[in-house]
Amino acid sequence: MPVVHGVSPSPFVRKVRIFMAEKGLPYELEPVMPGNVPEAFKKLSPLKKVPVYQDGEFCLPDSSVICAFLERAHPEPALYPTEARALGRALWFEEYADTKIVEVLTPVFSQRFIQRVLFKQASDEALVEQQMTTLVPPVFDYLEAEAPEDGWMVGDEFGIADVAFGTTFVHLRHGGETIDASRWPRLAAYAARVLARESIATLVAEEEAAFPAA
Ligand SMILES: N[C@@H](CCC(=O)N[C@@H](CS)C(=O)NCC(=O)O)C(=O)O
Repeated sequence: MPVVHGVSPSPFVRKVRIFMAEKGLPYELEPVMPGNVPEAFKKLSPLKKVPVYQDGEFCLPDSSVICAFLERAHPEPALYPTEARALGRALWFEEYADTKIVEVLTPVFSQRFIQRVLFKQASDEALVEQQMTTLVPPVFDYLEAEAPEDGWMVGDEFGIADVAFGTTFVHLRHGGETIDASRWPRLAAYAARVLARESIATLVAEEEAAFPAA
């Protein structure tokens, strides 16, 4: 059976897990904590990052690469649009989620989840407050303008953009924050729909059971 190396609180590991759940693909999760990876892991992941997908001798790092590979290897259900512009938008949203959203939310996640839940230490609330009032709002403003009134981010079907956004919404939730629906109503409603998706809700329940809030 294929193996996914990594731990789920990583947004990129969770992204691959959501994607595989949507496709109904079985795998084993091999826990590898990012940061201080074992020597042997460096052969699988030259950048020393999780996730890594392994199927026998075949190994692929990077969530975006893994998802694109899995789409080709297991086309049904399709999670990427086929029409060129829709595909372009979906790939852009995936990139934006992986880079900008993860970047602005990670300090919040690190303080509230890594510091407080995992290490049982006090979180730097001033840092969280600063992040949530300065760097996060412009990102939410952009997403509010792009979020669909109903349904999914690109086209009619749940897809890679929703997978990539979904894992960042869980990242925010682990950071103990929500999207203010009075300021960003479309985004808040979209995030709620995404978080209610079975593939995501199941992982959230698993993660919250494994790492109870402090
Ligand atoms: N672009 C990569 C990013 C992966 C990534 O940054 N993973 C983090 C964990 S969330 C990691 O392994 N960090 C360890 C390090 O940078 O040394 C992907 O999409 O998989």
